Amino acid sequence: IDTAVDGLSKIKLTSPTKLPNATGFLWNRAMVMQVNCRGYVNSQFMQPEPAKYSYAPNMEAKSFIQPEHSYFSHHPGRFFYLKDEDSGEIISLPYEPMRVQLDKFSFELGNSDITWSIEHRGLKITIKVNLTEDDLVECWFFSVTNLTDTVKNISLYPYFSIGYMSWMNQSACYNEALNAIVADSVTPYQKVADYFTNKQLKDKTFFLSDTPPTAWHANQKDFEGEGGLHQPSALQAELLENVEARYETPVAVMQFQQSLMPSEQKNYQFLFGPAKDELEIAEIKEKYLGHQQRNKAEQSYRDYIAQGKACLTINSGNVSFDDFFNHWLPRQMFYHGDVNRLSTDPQTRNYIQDNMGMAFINPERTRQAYILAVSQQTINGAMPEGVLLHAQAELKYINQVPHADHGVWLPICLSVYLNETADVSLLSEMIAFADSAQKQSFTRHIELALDYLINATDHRGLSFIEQGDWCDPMNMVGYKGKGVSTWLSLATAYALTTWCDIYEEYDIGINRQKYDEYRFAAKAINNAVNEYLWHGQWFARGITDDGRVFGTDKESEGKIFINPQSWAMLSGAANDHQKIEMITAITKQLITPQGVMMLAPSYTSMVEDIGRITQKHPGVSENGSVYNHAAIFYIFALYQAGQNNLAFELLSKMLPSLENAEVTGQLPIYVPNYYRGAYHQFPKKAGRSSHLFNTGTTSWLYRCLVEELCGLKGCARGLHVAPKMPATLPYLSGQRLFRGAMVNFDIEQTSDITVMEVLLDKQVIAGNVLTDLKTGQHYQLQVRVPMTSEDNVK
Ligand code: CEZ
Repeated sequence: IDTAVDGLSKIKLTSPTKLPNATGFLWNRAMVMQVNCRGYVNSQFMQPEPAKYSYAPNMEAKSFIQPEHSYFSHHPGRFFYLKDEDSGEIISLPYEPMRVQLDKFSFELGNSDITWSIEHRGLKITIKVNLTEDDLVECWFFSVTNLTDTVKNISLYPYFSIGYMSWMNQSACYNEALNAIVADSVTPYQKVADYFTNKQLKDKTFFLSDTPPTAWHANQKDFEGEGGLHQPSALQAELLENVEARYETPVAVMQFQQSLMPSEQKNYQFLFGPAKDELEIAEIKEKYLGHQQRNKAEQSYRDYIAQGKACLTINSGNVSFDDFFNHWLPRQMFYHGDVNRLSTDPQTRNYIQDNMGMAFINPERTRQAYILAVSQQTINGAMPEGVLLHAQAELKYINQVPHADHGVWLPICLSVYLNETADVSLLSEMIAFADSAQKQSFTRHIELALDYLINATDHRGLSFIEQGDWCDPMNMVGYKGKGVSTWLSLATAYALTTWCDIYEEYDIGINRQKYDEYRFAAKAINNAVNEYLWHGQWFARGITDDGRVFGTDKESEGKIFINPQSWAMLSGAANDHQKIEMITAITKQLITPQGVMMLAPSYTSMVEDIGRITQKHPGVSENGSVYNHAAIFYIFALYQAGQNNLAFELLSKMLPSLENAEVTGQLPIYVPNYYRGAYHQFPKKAGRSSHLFNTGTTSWLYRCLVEELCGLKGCARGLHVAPKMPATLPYLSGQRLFRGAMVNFDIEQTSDITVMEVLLDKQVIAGNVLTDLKTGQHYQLQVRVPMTSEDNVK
């Protein structure tokens, strides 16, 4: 970690082979690119549905970004072949496809750019990419410096994959007026109606250069020839042969012959992206090509990413811990909140939780998102599968499968918005429904969602699961209409309780009858779960359509699931004795060096009354990985149960770091959606990162940091102070931005007190709520807390 640059941290990887799958990612509201240290790139843009402009060499099925994405030699990438014209040596940068060992290599992940710094045989090379604030273009900068005292003659050949665009029509050629290689295609279709929709599509890919090339090549197969990408035949000749692609796979290659005097530096700028027509390409060229344009674009993209600054900075004394929480986690949380994982129909649960994180960055956006979500609720109270973000968006893929949990998230996540803002006016906003113009208050919308959940229960009072709950692929427990979910029952109880707590905390005109009804319903659910689903030491996961209780010690696989245990702690279903039993069982069966597994043992074959989850590879995703979203629920629950040591231990395990990079295979710039589990079944692969930066974990992880570890949580009266320090962390300081006030805090554990002491600007505070904080003011907060004992389980 290098913190020297602009006070912002950079993560550097100094070998292309040590973590070959390491990546960084850049995004804006219209596109995202995941950049691998060896030069491979996954990218997509929105038009408005996700689309490609740099494809694999085969027809790609459209799907979400896959976990543990595999790279192969023809995988799309942005490479630079470099020929030493004097010696004839050819290398490729940053590393692929030739894989020549370089004298110096460094892959550097910054906040708003990704850079490689390379040295080889007397040449110093910098390659840098950034995006723009809202255009569809990758901005590349390439600079080469002659470090020797003799003249060097080189040829530089940027090689940008365009790939297999279409079986109907694809071609590519150099366009002199634009000084670009432009590839053209027709998105394949068969229905006449699609012709008219597809007319709007950006079916071209351009590669623009600021320098006129000596020669060019646009035909992938011909460029590669018999030499293959490792030794492309086209590079043997002195000059590329200006070859176009005519119904052949396009590629963008340009050759720049250049001689470099001693110490001379030469810079190149390249722009790469999708476009509808030449006019659009010309506009992009005008806007971004040139020194000044580049600086302006870099600055505005930096400003865009900087909008992701969140409400807390900490100093724990552990550099990587602090760097992750101060910098990378807010960045990832902002990505989720601002662009909704670049989906036009985010799953409702994802949308609501991702926007919970936005409450720590820009609560106004959370407010708008929550209003939009309830405006798509039907008047019977059901929340939609996904939230449609624009008029043409449709519910697709997983959103066509009925999941039963969408109503629980809003009451649960709303509390963070209220804690941050105390904006109770949201609750009286009048909002219509998807199927009715009748307007009801936000409060009423939530009550309708809760009533709907209460009614979607069986004769025992347990919640029907339909074809899934939080767990998407648990699709066959209840597809016949009878199966029930422990987790959803508990989540319903927790949603009811949270809503009642909000009623109590914020002065929103309590409807006493509803309040009593909800408290009663939550208790009834907790009782039912205890009656039917407590099995020995922990709660089972559910009851199938045919009445089989699963997730118990009776089975050989899928004996124990984490979610029911965590949520039983949250909902109040578990008493103190049960909590200890559960924590003991979890510690024995689910804990790994990377955190807590979602279930164990992982399923090794299909279980037809559970579903698709059992078909996933053991230890992968929901089938018993350390699925961080589920792990953070457990950590959050442990904090509620006062298990500060264990919560912190697991929270620390979840964080990617340079120390665990050799196990996880990723750099510490995002929390992945999972680390491989099946720790006892496949120990060799356990701990590997999914390399997937889309995850519901971010907002909960940040919530745990702010509200639990630092214990600086908003409430109706002000800022509630109740740090939950582990024994291993004696001291923590930082800055908390709260409702416009800046609170500089110091938290210290000390053995000479038994009751917490709170001082604000050196004045002793009675109680632990800071009530009169004023917007724009700075405060000094000193908190002394009694030492946390070292026992994990009390
Ligand atoms: O997606 C997530 C969902 O986006 O899986 C979570 C769920 O709560 C999130 O809403 C747990 O199931 O379809 C599947 O099998 C996969 O489970 C994906 O949907 C999954 C992947 O992690 C994608 O990021």
